Amino acid sequence: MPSEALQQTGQHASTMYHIPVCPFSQRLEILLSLKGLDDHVHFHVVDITKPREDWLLEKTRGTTALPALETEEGQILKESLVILGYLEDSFPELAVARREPYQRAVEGMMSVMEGAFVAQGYRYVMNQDANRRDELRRGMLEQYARLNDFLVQHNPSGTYLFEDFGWAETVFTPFFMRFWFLEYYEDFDLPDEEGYARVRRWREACLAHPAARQVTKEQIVKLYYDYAKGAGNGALLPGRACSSFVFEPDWKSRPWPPKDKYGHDATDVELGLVR
Ligand code: GAZ
Repeated sequence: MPSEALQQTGQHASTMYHIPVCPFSQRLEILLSLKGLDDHVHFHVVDITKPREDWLLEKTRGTTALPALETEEGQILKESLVILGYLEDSFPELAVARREPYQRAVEGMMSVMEGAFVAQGYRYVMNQDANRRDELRRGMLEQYARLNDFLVQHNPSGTYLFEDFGWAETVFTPFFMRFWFLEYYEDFDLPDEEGYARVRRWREACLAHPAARQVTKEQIVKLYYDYAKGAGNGALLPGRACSSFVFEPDWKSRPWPPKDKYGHDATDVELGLVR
């Protein structure tokens, strides 16, 4: 059935298997929102704190990382940046990526910078050795300085990389949002200095954009407590029966976690994870 017909019947053309609040998945939600296609893809929720179901492992051929997209034809695609490209090419009207080859390449160069940026932010939040905090802070600042330099090179007076919130912004914004956990658990913020002014302007515009409202600061800080204590991907910390990523009780009803990640191990009860 063509996708318009599917939409009329209320069915969906394709299915995204995803973990809610996963930054990689948020990239796809942002792209669909920019294209006005929020309802085009059905998001099938997977609980990261539970083992994957066999039928899903069959589709992914045994890998557990999500998101994965099942297309209208039943093909499976993995990797957020690959799926992003597939959706961009499948729905070229309302282009998010630049069409001009040089500009597209500039976006590509900036997108490649996400790997080191993301890795440093997670290394920093997951660190448990208070003696390494300064070194990790400096490493994070170095990453922001690289982005600053890139933006100064390619669009010194603008806000975004090009005129609008586009491809690079879609790739980075979910991580600007996740890095609220650095503000809360590491008291990290960008210094008010010229060397970070351009990336600060970019980050603020990205965070304020209406297409990127899928998560809030409160939600990130509460759900990522376990990351701040060194346990990623829904893993369980010693002495705890529940992950801070559980769906129930809802994060809204839970208290703000203690900020002091180096001094104190909060219990399930303190985190509001058990009633
Ligand atoms: N490269 C893939 C993509 O789609 O771009 C990455 C997808 C991915 O890692 N998804 C995670 C997942 O499904 C959820 S989000 N995990 C469950 C599993 O079984 O693999 C974690 C990190 C990190 C950066 C981000 C995340 C994260 O380190 O948010 O380390 C633990 C996972 C740089």
